[in-house]
Amino acid sequence: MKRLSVGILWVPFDHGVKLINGRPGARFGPKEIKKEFLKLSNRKKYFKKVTITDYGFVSPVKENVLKTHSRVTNAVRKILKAGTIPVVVGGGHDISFASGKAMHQTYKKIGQINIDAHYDVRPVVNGKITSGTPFRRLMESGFLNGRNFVELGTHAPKNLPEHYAYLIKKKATILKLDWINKNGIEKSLTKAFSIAKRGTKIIMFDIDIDGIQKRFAPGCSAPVIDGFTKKQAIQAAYIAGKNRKVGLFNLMEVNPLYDVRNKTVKLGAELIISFIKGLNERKD
Ligand SMILES: [Mn+2]
Repeated sequence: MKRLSVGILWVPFDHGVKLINGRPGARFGPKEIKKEFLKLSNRKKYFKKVTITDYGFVSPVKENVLKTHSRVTNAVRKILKAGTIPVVVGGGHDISFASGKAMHQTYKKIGQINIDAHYDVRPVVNGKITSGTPFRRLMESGFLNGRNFVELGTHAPKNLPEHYAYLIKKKATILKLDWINKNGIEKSLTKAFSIAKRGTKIIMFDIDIDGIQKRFAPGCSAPVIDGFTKKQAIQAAYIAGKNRKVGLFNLMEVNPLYDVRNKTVKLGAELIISFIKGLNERKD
């Protein structure tokens, strides 16, 4: 039995959310999710094949996105070098640029799947690296080829037509929420993986908690009514864990300040557990 190892990295940083005028507070996500995760990780039966290492908290550089990101990139690169699969817990979604950079530096060609209400391909304006920019930055830096980028469940009314056009120009794939609901999670992810893995070595899997319906995930920076159900999100994390090509999981935007009875925080922890459960069932 081949053992797999997971390394959890907590990134308590939400300055990118402030810069986009979102609701700050995701910096408290890591600490709260960790508490719930520790309770749930007693479910040892999921983890027979998986070793979990806690890589601790990245200490952010105050109000400095670039410097904080570079700390995250270095930390993620170290985890990858150890042959370990990072689970990166934010924080604002801008952090996915930092982990994506480490993935590119380590594996060169990467694929990306993102569950999100938003496209997150906003341009950097006046040097402001906001939580709405990570995937555009990854593509513009040459770290991610749009042909291997799949957006899942995007639907927010605030998504701008020019960002849709940008994704199309980059040959990215957008599987909208309606399509996913019609086809189911399993089929949607199979399609997403077939696109993300084409010609790449490894896939980065993201869940922005705002991609999940507000009634299940009220604690986030930019809430949207519709989205994945809790069950769909848990299933998606499990399928991602099970897929041999997935080499990193970013869990972003959980904001405890707006949570209701801690349910978003608990869901965040549950998503990490589901991913690990999937890993545990990976075929060698
Ligand atoms: Mn996002």
